[in-house]
Amino acid sequence: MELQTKLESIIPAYRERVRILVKERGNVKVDEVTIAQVYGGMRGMKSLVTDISFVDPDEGIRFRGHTIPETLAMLPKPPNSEVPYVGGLYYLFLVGEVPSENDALEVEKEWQVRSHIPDYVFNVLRSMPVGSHPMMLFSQAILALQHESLFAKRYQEGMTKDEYWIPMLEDSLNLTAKLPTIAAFIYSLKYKDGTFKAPNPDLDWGANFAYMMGVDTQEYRDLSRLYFLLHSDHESGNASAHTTHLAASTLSDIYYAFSAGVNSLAGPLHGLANQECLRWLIGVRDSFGGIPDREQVRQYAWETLNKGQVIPGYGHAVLRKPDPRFTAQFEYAVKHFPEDELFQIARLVNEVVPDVLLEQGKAKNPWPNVDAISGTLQQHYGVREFDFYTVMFGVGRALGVTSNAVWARALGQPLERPKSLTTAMLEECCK
Ligand code: CMX
Repeated sequence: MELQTKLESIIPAYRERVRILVKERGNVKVDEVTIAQVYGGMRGMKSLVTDISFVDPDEGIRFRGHTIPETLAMLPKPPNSEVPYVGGLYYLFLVGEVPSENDALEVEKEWQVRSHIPDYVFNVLRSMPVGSHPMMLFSQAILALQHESLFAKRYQEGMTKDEYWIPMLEDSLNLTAKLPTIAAFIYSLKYKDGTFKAPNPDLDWGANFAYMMGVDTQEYRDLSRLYFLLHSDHESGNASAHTTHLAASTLSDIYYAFSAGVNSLAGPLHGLANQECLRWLIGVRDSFGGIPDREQVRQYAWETLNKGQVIPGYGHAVLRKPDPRFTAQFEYAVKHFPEDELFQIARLVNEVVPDVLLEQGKAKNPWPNVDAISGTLQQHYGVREFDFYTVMFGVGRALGVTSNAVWARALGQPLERPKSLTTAMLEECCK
């Protein structure tokens, strides 16, 4: 596999770089930790490392040093498409170099040959109670696939630590190859006739999702690629990435680890905000019988806050400006369907809600995040079942967390185990 050969040529020098850093500069202080941080969800505490992406509070995410607009412009694109191959992004994440078209197609090919899903996975999903949340089904399917883990098998057989990353790469490619099909099957099982549609070997990973969802237009293929690219990675401290990393740090395989990460993504303060957001926008529309005026949006936003609820899609633990992932999706909607009713409401909400949050004075960041608009785009193309949206977030998020898991194994990152204190000990620190 060319991807493996490429990584084999990079990893030794990287290991040496980290070894020297830790050995010779291991005592250098990176940060200081305050009581507010210890009690405050570890916000801003610098205690993780990844070279795959970095979130600047004012600028947003950079993938391997490239902003979202740069990434979208520089990665190779399928013919007649305005959005790149997702395989190119995976190459960028894993290798750290901008891929050629061949590099991107190499990853797409790997995904295609690994996309087969064993029947037992579908049977597990079929046996779940009607009414199960799609995120539970998604997590179940990933966990069921653990049976296929090469890492777990080779670990039992006895491999050296230096080799860990190789079956981790195999498992990561095998898992990511299957996720669009699993997601589309869950959609069919939950909301359509429950039939399984196999991926089309002539289509790339992102376009195949559109095909299997039964929304096979050029625009929805592009939107699917865009959605997965934008949701792929957001450095390592976000809950889904961190959960995946923590679980994998015990040397559990990527199926166990990513299933755990998906369970974190299923919370309303994280990935589930995308379904909550569309629900909220529909609430605005239904309350006012269509597109409201600014004052009505303001009033609706205040009602939400006064009930002690958050306004989904706004605020962020790290960002302090509008999320460039929001902007990329917003621009897609402006280009393709500016007249869509819910998009017009989302646009109005984006003009009104930041001021409301500023007026309330609690949220440190009043601006829209990635979830504020993603559902609006999906519903335009007919994917209206909003409790499915977080599954799509999960398909995208797998790209970042599996790439990180491969590198964590390559660099021999250890079991994660921070230290806890008691409240009395913290009080003692203040004396
Ligand atoms: N609406 C209302 N209140 C909000 C708010 C929002 N959108 N965003 C933050 N606040 C409130 C917080 O609830 C908190 O209130 P309390 O002091 O009463 O607990 C206060 O403002 C300070 O919070 P913060 O430091 O600005 O934000 P956090 O880092 O604690 O939380 C986040 C970040 C994203 C959970 C929060 O902004 C939020 O709940 N937003 C709405 C849900 C959402 O969109 N989540 C998706 C984020 C992106 C993702 O991970 O997918």
